[in-house]
Amino acid sequence: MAGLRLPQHSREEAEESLSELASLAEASGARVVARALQSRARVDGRTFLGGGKAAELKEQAEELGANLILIDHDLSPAQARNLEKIVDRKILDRTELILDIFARRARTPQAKLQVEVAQLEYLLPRLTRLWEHLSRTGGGIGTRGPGETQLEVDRRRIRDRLTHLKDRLTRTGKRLEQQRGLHSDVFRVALVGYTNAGKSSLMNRLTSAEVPSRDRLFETLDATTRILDLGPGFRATLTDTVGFIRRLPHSLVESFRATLSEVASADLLLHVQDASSPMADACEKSVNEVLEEIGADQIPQIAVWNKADLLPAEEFDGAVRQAAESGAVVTSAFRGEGLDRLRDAIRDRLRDGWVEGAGLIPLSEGELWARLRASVELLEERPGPLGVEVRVRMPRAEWMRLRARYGGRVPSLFEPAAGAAAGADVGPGAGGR
Ligand SMILES: Nc1nc2c(ncn2[C@@H]2O[C@H](COP(=O)(O)OP(=O)(O)O)[C@@H](O)[C@H]2O)c(=O)[nH]1
Ligand SMILES: [Mg+2]
Repeated sequence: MAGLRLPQHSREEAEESLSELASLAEASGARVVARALQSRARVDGRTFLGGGKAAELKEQAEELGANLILIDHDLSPAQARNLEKIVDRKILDRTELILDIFARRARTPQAKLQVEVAQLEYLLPRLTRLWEHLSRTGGGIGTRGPGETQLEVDRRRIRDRLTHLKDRLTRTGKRLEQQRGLHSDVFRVALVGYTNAGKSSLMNRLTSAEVPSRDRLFETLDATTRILDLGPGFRATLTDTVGFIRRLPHSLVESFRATLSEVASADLLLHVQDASSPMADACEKSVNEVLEEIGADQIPQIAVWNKADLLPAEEFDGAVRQAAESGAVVTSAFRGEGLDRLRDAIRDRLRDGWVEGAGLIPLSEGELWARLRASVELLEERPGPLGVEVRVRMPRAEWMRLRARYGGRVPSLFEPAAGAAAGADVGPGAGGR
């Protein structure tokens, strides 16, 4: 496999990208026998890497018995063809490799649909250029060779199929949106992060989900949503979905919009990072770039430093200290550590914008009691002869709903702090943290 380093990229960046390409290659079942990084002032228009480098690659491939060359960039169809001719081996560019892995991993109809759209989108413009290239070498100027006709047929077929598939994707997207609308007062938390950081493992630890988790890139391509149990009063769901990677192909981001909208519409993101990875910082940056691309960069995040069990003992304390300073949470999904801290951190965020109220609930208000037990956080309960003195905390929307229904019968609970009885030291305005 080979990468190209342009002056604007540091050697480190280029090397990290190549390492990532190596894990991608392994994920699709290839064994990497050699890697090369070529520095150039600019891309070679004809062969991308430059003719000399290409000839070198051919020699090396012959020596090592390599039958596939991976290029850590996206090639134009002409570049791919020219390179293929020189090295006399199959060439795959970065996007083709990633699409290949996605296609292998897709299990559900939704994931398969999204991958197919991405593949066709990538193929369509390449098909055009490929055929143009053929007809240029084949017929003379102005001749309308058989290739051209075939090209038009192929293009039309692909376009028709794309239209049909995209239509289905749009419908799925709308359905998902409607479902979310029905549960709009539920606080939605989504796991995001680099592929293989441990998102699905955390999902399974935090909810009753059984999302497949393996040490493989892009094991998860679908979105799974489960109730996140944070205790009474907290209505939250947790969503696990596809992981990100550096330079995630645009066609994939586009076609995975329905799945990724689960992220884009979340109230809070748990940004899971592999704390043991030397590439953690670069990964974090790539994830934030994809979040920006899908319009999710303004959503509040909690950084989760996972795989803490893999940290050398002498680094562990430092990491925990650093995490505490930056508001991150250190976890090990493997050992089940840090999950309580993570739940606490989520509860803290959920309470932002919550309101507090206090008052006497008469014993006769059975229905209100049931509502309070189910949908608000009960901070204090003091039974007395006339009823129960409570102090509660809840989302503003829930407070409004309760007030509309019970405000007339239990006014004290919904009075603002200033006008409240001596015991009620906090009112709706003073809620949250
Ligand atoms: N040692 C260790 N391995 C973990 C931890 N969390 C996840 N893994 C492993 O990392 C691999 C990827 O995990 P997965 O949850 O599928 O990652 P995802 O791609 O982010 O969903 C699996 O082999 C997990 O068993 C952890 O805290 N410690
Ligand atoms: Mg996963």
